[in-house]
Amino acid sequence: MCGIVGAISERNVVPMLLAGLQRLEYRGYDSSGLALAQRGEFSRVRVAGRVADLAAKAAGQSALAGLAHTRWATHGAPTELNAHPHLGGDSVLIVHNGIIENHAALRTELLAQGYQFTSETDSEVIAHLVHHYLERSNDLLSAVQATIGRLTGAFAIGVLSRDYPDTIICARRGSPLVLGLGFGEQFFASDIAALLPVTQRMIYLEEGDLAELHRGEVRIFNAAGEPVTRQARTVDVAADSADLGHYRHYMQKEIFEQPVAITNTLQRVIELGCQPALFGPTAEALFVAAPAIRIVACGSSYHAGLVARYWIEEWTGLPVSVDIASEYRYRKGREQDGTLIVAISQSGETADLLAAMRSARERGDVKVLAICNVPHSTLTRESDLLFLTQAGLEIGVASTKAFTTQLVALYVLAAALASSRKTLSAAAEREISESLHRLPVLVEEVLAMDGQLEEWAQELAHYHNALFLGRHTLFPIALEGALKLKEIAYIHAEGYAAGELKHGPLALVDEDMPVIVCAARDELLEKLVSNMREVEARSGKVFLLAEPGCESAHPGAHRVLTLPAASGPLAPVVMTLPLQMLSYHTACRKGTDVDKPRNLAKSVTVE
Ligand code: HGA
Repeated sequence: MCGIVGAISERNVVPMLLAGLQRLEYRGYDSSGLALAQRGEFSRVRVAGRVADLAAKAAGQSALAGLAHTRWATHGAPTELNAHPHLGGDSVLIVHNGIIENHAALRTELLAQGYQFTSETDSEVIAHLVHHYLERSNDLLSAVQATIGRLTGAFAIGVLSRDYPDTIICARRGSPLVLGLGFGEQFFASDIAALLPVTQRMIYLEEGDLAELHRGEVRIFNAAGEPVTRQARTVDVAADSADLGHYRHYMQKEIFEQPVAITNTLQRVIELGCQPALFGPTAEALFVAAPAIRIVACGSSYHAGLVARYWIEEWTGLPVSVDIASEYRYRKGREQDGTLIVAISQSGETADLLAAMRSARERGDVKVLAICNVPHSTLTRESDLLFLTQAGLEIGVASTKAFTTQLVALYVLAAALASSRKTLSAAAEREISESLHRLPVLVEEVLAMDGQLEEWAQELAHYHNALFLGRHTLFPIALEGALKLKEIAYIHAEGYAAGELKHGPLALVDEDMPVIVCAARDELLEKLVSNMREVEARSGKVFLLAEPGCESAHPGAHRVLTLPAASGPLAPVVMTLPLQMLSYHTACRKGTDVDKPRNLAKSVTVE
């Protein structure tokens, strides 16, 4: 999703702003822009295109303070006129992430005052409002405070004024912002990745915070306008972890990083076993008391939640419901006190997920357990219990290592719940814990099958539709496989519980319908075999991904890939890999923009 970078320094900030935007490019965007101020000069540069185009257009420019923006359009087409920064009156430039929900009423009000609008965006009202209040107060800080008091919706903003060249202001409500502290220079951005080349000293702004940046200092005010101190942290992330190395795409690199990502995620689990303490000091008591589990998530994280339902129900007997965050947040209904809300998000900044978590807290005396890949993100700061996955920076828009490490975290959660509630025998607990030790090796072995999946992809790339089938924990993996193919290869795909086939989708099956089937060696195998026969009887082509021991499933399958080993309850983690590789190679074959699929963004910080 779109990104913001701001800088004020005694040196030229243009190269830093452009480098910062480049590091945010992975999030997906459609246009970009710069606001620049230097000794009375005040300008903006915008393009309906990439950061490289912006850099070319800004060549030779220099500034001691500036704002930079990549836009992922929500209101108005991705044109140069709609690109940020937006101009307020003749002296204010702003950049905005998020959505201003009352923009229409504000626009009417500002038009009546004589302001002229040059874009279709919701964001432009912010620029004119700041200008309007500045005319009255002659104080940039209070003008921005008055402006944000008028806004409803979600925002992270940066503000620059021609008449205040020694100040930049940023503020957040509902969208993330982080300050970067330097010596004689200060920065802010929507994501730490943008600031890592210039500083590792960061302050994560809290909900409703506003910060005034001067070269020598930053001042922070809370939502009530009171000056506050926020803790500065040194962020321990290597600035070069975004390097592609010898890989062709970030998605490919991230697929192959999964053994390491899983090993890192399991590090404390291997030391301690699947203990509740992994989730926080109060976890054990909360796990014992929980009457029910509600999982909320979006996209791939939602699929991880669907898998976890099987594990938690089976090992603990607790009732588990799994909700799409954007639906849950608008549903009515109460939560039973003590319910454990499991909120899953790679970035910890997903707008719908944060809203769902806050809504859950209003429905009952619930506790929130976050599963997240980004330390200090809004989700981690607002949760009661936390498990941080250690996937590392994920740049490809289509989630790969973040998804499999979420699955691992949820597996550990299910086992820790069972351990606290004493619902499994000691031997069963031990078996579940020990199965995790073999996981990185199993994953490594599946990665070695990349070449065979590349062959499958050559065939799959010719189709316009595909079905993915699975049962039990592999049903959500079928959903995830279909999502990957849609996202990056632009092939219409549907995931189904195999037993649902005859309730509708079988009508679509003919020789033009590839059906990718995920088969585990479990007690439902024979049922799945019958579903495959139903497909083959209608000339559908079965592409079978099978654990060894699923021999009865083979006859009639168009293509078969047997995985190196059966992985028991961890089958959903292992089965995800061939599906990722299949989508990846199909997308390469079709020549799509694998890492930045059209219309999509990485961290979805707008509703
Ligand atoms: N609503 C604004 C900003 C969009 C945004 O935050 N995208 O991620 C616009 O449409 O310009």
